[in-house]
Amino acid sequence: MSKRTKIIIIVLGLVLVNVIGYYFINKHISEKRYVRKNYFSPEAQRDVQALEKAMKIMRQKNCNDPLSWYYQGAIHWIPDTITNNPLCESYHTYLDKKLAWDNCTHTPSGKEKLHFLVWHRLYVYHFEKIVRRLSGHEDFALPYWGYTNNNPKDKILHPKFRENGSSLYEQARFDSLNQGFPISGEIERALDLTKLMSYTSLKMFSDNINAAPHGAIHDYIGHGNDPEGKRYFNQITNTYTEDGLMGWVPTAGFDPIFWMHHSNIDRIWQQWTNSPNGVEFTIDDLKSIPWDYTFFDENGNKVTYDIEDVIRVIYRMDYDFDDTKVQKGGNSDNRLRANNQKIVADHKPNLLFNTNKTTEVVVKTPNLLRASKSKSKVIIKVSFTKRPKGSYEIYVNPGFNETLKPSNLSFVGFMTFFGADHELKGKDCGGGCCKETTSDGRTLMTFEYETYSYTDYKFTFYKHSGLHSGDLKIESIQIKR
Ligand SMILES: [Cu+2]
Repeated sequence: MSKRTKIIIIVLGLVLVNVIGYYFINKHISEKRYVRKNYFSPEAQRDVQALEKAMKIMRQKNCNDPLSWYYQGAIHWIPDTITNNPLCESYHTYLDKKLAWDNCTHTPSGKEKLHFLVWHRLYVYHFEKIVRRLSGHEDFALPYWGYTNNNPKDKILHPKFRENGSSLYEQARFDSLNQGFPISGEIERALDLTKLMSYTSLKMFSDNINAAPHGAIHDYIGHGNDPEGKRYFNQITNTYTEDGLMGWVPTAGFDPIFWMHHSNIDRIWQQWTNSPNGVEFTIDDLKSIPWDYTFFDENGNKVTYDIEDVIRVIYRMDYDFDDTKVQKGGNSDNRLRANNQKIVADHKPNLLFNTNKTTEVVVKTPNLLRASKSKSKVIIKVSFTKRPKGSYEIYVNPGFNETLKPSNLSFVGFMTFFGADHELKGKDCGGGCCKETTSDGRTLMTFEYETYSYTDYKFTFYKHSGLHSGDLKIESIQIKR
């Protein structure tokens, strides 16, 4: 083959790839732009009504129908066994799973966590299209619950979600929210985005938004972080459980508030992407862990994305938020710097959290490394036999008499446990989703943070509400710098 022929073939190949990509985007992402609004704004009320109408229709559909409330909720996750399932006759154990079920990205091993933001963006987007079709509201866009806004009114559950008889109502939620009281107590600390927005690495941002506000809000709606909480009748498990639907991964997708919550998480992610610190996902990031992206369009047809498709669409969605444009960010990640870090301390305190409000651990670097403004990576492994509840805050070297607050420079990050008791049955562990355990069989969970660099690192763990649940233990703290 001549050189010229080769070049022609390569050029034609490139053109073809682009045409296919363009076709894919236009087939699945429309030209029209929609606006996702704060669910309390006057303009959003028509969307809330449309959502209520569509959800009513979806709840009446059989669970075999991909457009049903049940099917859509189960795409996130479904309990492994449900005896005498009153809501879905064809589902009893995980062997009965239907196409695309059990696919969210929350497991303790955490490998697939990298897909958390992207998978949920596409999941919520397909749900939005279904609601648009079923409600007949052509301009429908999914509202968001702006609980992270600095406005007390935004901390309240929208009345349509509290109205018994509304298709958006769910009784298995923290009572005070369903009674119209705002999100309150120490949980408000987990809504502070100062540290989150300061991250300049995608993995750090993704892992940390997953812990808070994402996980913290799931837990709060689910059970109010109350370790000795009441038991709820859980209509999905058909039993009484300690968690409301939102507090447990296999039932979270069935509470209609899930969608408003994830619309807000999607908005915060986009705000970070648009900020000077924001970094875009690359195809290499997403390809490093294989993940299945299968959803359904508004006609009930299966839509499958490979990683190339995913990268093509995630910053070219057909919606914006009322205060945030959905678009590509400008930055590429400074990966080299992060990869150059070396382990400078690997401490194994083997320490059980006690009942005090704070627990302290000192980690010393062996060679008396100097303190500096450069960043250290902190990798904390904890273990437990029963999933702990509530949120923990972690600080490094807070000043004497410093009042601990997540906006302080000593603040390292949040630790929450939504999704910590998960493993995906019947799937290959190579793709993540397996439970990592200690040699004595305790579930192991890994958290990663960034902090300034010191000679010695005195860690303070601060527990919201002060009440510990479960038997949480710090297995190890590793410092890289
Ligand atoms: Cu979630």
